Amino acid sequence: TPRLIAIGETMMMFTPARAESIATAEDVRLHPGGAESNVACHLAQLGLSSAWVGALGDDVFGHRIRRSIASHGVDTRWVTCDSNAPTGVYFKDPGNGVVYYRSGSAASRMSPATVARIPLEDADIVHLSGITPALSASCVALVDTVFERVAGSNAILSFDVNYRASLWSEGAAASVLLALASRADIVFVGLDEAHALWNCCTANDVRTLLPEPARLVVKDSDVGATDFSAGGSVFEPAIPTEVLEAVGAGDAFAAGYLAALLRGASADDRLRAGHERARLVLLSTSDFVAEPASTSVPVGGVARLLLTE
Ligand code: KDG
Repeated sequence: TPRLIAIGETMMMFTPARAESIATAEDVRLHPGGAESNVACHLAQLGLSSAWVGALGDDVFGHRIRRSIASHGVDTRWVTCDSNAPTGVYFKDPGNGVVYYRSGSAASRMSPATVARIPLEDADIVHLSGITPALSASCVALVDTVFERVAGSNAILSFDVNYRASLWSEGAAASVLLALASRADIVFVGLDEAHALWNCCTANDVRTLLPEPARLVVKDSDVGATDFSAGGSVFEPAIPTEVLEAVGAGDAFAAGYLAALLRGASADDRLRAGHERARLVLLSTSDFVAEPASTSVPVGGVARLLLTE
């Protein structure tokens, strides 16, 4: 069983190659776009085994996403291929946010059956986000099942609040996300989200509201992040970065943190690993980082030289 299993929707993401609006960009790239599969891809790149569980349409985007995620070394054996619904699509519009075409997607039809044959209990970490319960009633049931199964096991349930304003209102999301966060073992939340949802103004306010998770990580964008655990709290400042495009940085942070946790790192090292991973994504318009050149890539000597420079 992979050490981390991440569950959630991945869409085909169209993003301008440079930080310019999709309204005028001519050079547009396609990448998998999904908070949870991003975490799985980062984990694999950081040398830890991971699987991504989701549902894709039996279409060109679904096939492309699966191939691309697998090429990062992520286990995709449990991905559902649904021939009755399409893969969701979304566009990044740097400076203006995102545009989704995802209602009725294959992933919105996920349900408890999606994980019925997956040994979630045998993973070290099962990672979910607050995007999934916003997708459909069957996805709410899926999330509930995963929480229940993991609670009865030795696996750690990691939950990134990931409030998405274009999917549901603050009023609808606030109580659902708070209830899920209090059932998790590790919660990642941005202070901006905690403010919008629960009116928290400081990291300590979030801890007061969420005394339950054994570990809570509150991220205050470019200021830094605070780790609350049984041993108290630790703050680690963010790494100053020229931000090109921020979507996906939260996933990278969570992955860096979780990878460090799996390696037994201390709170300040876990936070530093999160910031370092996030920084790489802040420098890119994709949700991911460029793969380092690999000697197994079949390119000629000159090309390899260019790739490794
Ligand atoms: O965290 C980045 C993701 O939010 C994005 O790439 C797509 O999963 C996504 C979503 O639903 O917003």
